[in-house]
Amino acid sequence: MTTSFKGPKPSRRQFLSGAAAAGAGAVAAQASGAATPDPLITEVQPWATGLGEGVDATPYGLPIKYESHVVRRNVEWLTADTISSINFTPIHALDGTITPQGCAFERHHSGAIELRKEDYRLMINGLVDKPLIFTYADLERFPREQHVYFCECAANTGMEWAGAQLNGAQFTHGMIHNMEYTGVPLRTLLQEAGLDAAGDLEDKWIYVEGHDASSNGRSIPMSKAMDDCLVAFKANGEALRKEHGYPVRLVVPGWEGNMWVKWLRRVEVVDGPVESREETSKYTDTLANGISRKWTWVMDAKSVITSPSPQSPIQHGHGPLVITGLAWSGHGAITRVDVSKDGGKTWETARLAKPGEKMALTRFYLDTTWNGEEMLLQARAMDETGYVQPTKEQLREIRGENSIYHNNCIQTWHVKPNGEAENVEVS
Ligand SMILES: Nc1nc2c(c(=O)[nH]1)N[C@H]1C(S)=C(S)[C@@H](COP(=O)(O)O)O[C@H]1N2
Ligand SMILES: [Mo]
Repeated sequence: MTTSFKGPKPSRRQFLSGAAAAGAGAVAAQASGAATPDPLITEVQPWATGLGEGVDATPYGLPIKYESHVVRRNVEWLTADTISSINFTPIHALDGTITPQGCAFERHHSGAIELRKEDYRLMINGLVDKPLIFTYADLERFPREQHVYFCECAANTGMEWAGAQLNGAQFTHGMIHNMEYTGVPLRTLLQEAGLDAAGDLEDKWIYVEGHDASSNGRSIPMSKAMDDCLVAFKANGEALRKEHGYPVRLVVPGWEGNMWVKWLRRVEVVDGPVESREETSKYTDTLANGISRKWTWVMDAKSVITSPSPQSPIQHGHGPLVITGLAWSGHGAITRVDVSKDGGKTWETARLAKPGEKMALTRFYLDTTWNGEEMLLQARAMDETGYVQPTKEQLREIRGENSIYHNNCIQTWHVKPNGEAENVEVS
């Protein structure tokens, strides 16, 4: 890329502001073949006159210091302490769909525990022929599968029910991550304990617990347990990080994050749901008439524009603009994402980076032109069941305003002529 700078070498500050201002012009200059001298090209730079770091300097690499702002963040007023708390994935600064573990949101009810593989045990008990206890090494001897799935906390976007609240996609939509898991199907382990896939399992449930003090117990219907749940021990190719459940977590594709039990300790086969704390007083949605919805396991289709957004303003001049974001559905694959620049009056269909995959994040792009006009940016996801992501108004009509969980409404960013963006609500 060329810049329009001519004359003596600028200070770093001048250079940065000059480069930002010339950004869009540079795209045009490049396209027309015009060449202007750029000191970064014409002058020898310090990094080319000395030596770099040797291969022993960083046995396990971290992001370069210039990316130190791309980190998980929490919202201090949200919870009383950091032990039973949540932080948020910096989705405004990522691209593609895979979330690096190091910046994938964490949610703990009693802190992240440190458990050695050697001390790890998984028990299957209850209504099974053969109660079993597996070591970590045992788990590694069963046939494995690999799948990419999103994990979304049911409380994602929960602070936005009453009105636009948090100024950034990281905070409004960052209770989500998307990883490639390697693990053993839960079905395989249940069958090993004598559960017959062909037998009459219809009224059976499982109750799953973690090794941590909270245990985070949840009931899951047997049909889901035998379908696609995964007892996972690798994420994005490497061991799970401590905070995501090392050494073993349960993956429950498309269903609310709370059911993805970390540090998985026990799977009990039971003949009905346990009605634990996490599925009665928590993770239920009270409607306007005071009645609560429960067993709201599936995460409905949802999307968000990650850039431009409040933490990722437009910093270049007029001309080409890439609008991008994420879409997902717990019911299957994303088939289409539309983008509106006028608060939902008119829509353009975005380009999916790859065809949508079941219960995984899908990246979309709208390659467009921006000439400094104000925009009310929205994205609207559709999934393979034909479901269309609702507006906030449509969602409130059905759900009222008492809910915390399962807010999958369309999000609006107000983009101003200076490129800054703000979380707003349109009606
Ligand atoms: N054992 C255990 N599992 C747990 C939790 C927990 O506190 N303990 N939190 C749950 C919640 S509410 C969510 S949203 C996900 C978050 O997974 P993550 O921390 O890997 O993002 O884990 C779930 N599994
Ligand atoms: Mo959660």
